[in-house]
Amino acid sequence: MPQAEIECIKQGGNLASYHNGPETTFVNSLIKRVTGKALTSWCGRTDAIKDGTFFNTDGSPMNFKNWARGEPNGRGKESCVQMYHTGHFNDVGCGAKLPFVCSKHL
Ligand SMILES: [Ca+2]
Ligand SMILES: [Ca+2]
Repeated sequence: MPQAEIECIKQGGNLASYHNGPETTFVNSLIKRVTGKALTSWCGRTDAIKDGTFFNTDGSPMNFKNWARGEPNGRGKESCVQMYHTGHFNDVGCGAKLPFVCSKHL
């Protein structure tokens, strides 16, 4: 998992997971408002347990894939997932430094 997931767990949550287009739009707007830029961010999705089988780190159902064209393509080398500012997802290595949003069930 990316370091960002560890930071979220420390705060009692997980990296944000996404279940529909409006959720991606909401978080991407938030990131843009805070940073002033449309940026790629971490998503709480991984296939670290079984390559090719993605799940949400917060345990919620994987019911919204929305992969970018040609993704996921990383096989064993890419087990973390980032969200483009378009709301599409890409599997990627876990070492990048990206903005992130945590979420928590209340
Ligand atoms: Ca993978
Ligand atoms: Ca990829």
